Amino acid sequence: MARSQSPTSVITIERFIMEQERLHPEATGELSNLLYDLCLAAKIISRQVRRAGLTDILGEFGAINVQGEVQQKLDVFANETVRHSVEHTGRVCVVASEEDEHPIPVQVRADRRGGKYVLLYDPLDGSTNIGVNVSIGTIFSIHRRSATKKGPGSLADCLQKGRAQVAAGYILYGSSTMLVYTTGQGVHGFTLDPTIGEFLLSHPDIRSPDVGTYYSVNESHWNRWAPGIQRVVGAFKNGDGGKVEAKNARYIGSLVADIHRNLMSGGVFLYPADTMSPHGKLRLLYEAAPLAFVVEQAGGAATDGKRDILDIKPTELHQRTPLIIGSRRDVAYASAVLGEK
Ligand code: AHM
Ligand code: MG
Repeated sequence: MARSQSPTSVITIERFIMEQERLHPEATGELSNLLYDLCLAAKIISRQVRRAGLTDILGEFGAINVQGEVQQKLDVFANETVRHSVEHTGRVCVVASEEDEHPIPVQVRADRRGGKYVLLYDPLDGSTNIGVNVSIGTIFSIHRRSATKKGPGSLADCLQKGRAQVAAGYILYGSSTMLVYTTGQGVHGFTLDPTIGEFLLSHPDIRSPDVGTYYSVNESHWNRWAPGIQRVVGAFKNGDGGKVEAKNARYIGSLVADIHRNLMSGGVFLYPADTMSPHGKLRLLYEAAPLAFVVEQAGGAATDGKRDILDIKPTELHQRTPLIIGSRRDVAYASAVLGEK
């Protein structure tokens, strides 16, 4: 729930991150600074998203706007904004994005070792929703470099299990802009106050209800699903004896928004494999794994139907995975049904 507090005793995200860092005397501050870098990117993207409708009025993307600036598609803009916010800082050794085919190693000066961290991100997920003014989001995942020791990082540094993440989160450009993140010590949500340009702590220690109110899935794919998934979704819709109560349906088709609603209100989101997408649609490294880390830290769970999402060892940067994520008991129910012979 949103905290009610004196308007003069606000907690900015900078203060919160600093206080969390003090709990770790060994911390060098680099991760905190990387999180601040992402906050800045979030504010810049949020500003641009908020003007999306106006941008359409003022000119097509790719055209010159009234300020004489070349306008970019928002997903390209978001991709570059995140990369530019981190690549000069010496904190990351490689960045990888849904928008780029290959990871981008961060070049370092000869007298420096190169950054400690790896950043994977989806700059603007659900971007097909921009044109109809529906919520969209940015998702990020941070690992320590592991395969290389110094210099620019590599693809191998990116291919780590979700369990190895040191931080993950998302920015939701919804009715308000929110940043929700975890460093493995709970999940905390901050709302951007646009009048002062600060993310303020609004949702400390978010806990996901054990049983969800909602199920969220693109049910138009029903005929393409395996019988096991049909049974699971059928149970979420109609109930299954004493095992699952019937739920209400909510599906925005914008992953961050669907996950955020379910995290706050309790629910289970499914994007299963189907005959047209045999490995599912969503990407493991910068969609499923960071959201799984957040949801698990809030008391929920995430599976591909057989394995915990956080235990999957990736073999490719843009690897896809089926995803069932949300309230702990609902995900456990799905895993039990899908695990039955
Ligand atoms: P994108 O990464 O190309 O934006 O696609 C991901 C989006 C998610 O936000 C959403 O959960 C899903 O695709 C919706 O897919 P569908 O339209 O098949 O239901
Ligand atoms: Mg995406």
